[in-house]
Amino acid sequence: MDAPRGMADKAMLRTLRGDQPSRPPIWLMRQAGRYLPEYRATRAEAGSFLDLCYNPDLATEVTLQPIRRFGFDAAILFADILLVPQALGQKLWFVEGEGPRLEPVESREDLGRLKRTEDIHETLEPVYETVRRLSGALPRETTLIGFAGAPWTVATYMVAGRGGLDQAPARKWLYSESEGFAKLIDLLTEATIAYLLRQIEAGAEVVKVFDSWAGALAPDQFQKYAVEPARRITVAIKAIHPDVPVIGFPRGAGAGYAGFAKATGVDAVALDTSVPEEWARDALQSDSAVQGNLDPILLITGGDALVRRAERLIEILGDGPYIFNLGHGITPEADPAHVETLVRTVKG
Ligand code: 1CP
Repeated sequence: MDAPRGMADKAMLRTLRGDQPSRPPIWLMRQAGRYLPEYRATRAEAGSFLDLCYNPDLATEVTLQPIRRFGFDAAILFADILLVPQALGQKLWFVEGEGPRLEPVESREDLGRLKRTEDIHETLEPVYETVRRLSGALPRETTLIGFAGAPWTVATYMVAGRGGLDQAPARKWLYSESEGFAKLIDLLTEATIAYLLRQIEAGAEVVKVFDSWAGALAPDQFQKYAVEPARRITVAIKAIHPDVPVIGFPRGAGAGYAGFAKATGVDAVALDTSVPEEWARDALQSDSAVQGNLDPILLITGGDALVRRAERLIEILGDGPYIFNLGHGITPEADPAHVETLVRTVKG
């Protein structure tokens, strides 16, 4: 089979297809963000975070900033997981210094007021335009990652109307009226598939599904609301684009990481900070590539501890398919000089 154009030069794609480049590819979750002065400048120019997400010029610019500065092996589309509920008609706004707010969706009646999957693209068209521009603007060795939130994680925000510590509002709904809640998950699964397919058509080479709150689900609920939607999304994407790798991130899944790649068909699992690297090597790496899982706090503190931890991860995971990354998103307090040190360590 012929390799798709450019693939041979892309360490990230090669790793996701089971090949092994001479060193692990590296990119970082939330690599475009407030720890970079150039991001803060572009965001100020945009006016607000949402204006930045829907402005293809500026969203392209902030996606490229960390690539220019650090030479990461992958760029991730600049957008947010909450654009999908907004495209479904839910009111969304960001409170400065606090985070997202949405008008809560709490009942089947509220669900009835949302738009249909085929209507989301009107709102999301500027995001697809950003992907098209990135596809033409990235260095040839850099892989373009598209993404969406997983249905469960997006639902936790839709139901609570904000971020939270325990995702209790969504968990209450799933126990008290599971049929209604399952309808919300179904709708989000369909919308996520449609959204990711459009990103791929616009030029995304890999897609990642962020289930940041998977760890809040009890085991039976994890199967139903994290594993099953991830499987449906992966199957639907591969039915049309069999060569596009999918990365799953069931953050906090604990024992649920075992068998996740097999059950869902994802090509890689992103590990949160708590997953032991020896266990990941022995229990996960024969099923799929793994990505992760440096503690993002080390990019605030730096020093020997950062370099030693990065070397340890490469030593244990680097003999199998491995993508270097953090265990969760980079923080606004991260020091760009420490990111520079990390990239040098991984590439060296
Ligand atoms: O003030 C700012 O500039 C906004 C901060 C910010 C940024 C930079 C938000 C608000 N979203 C983003 C971009 C973003 N979000 C990206 C693309 C950029 C990149 O990775 O370089 C991605 C992939 C996301 C994904 C995202 N958004 C997740 C999943 C990943 C994760 O970190 O767990 C989640 C949970 C969100 C919701 C969200 N958006 C923004 C915030 C502050 C939050 C978390 C809110 C909360 O739970 O309290």
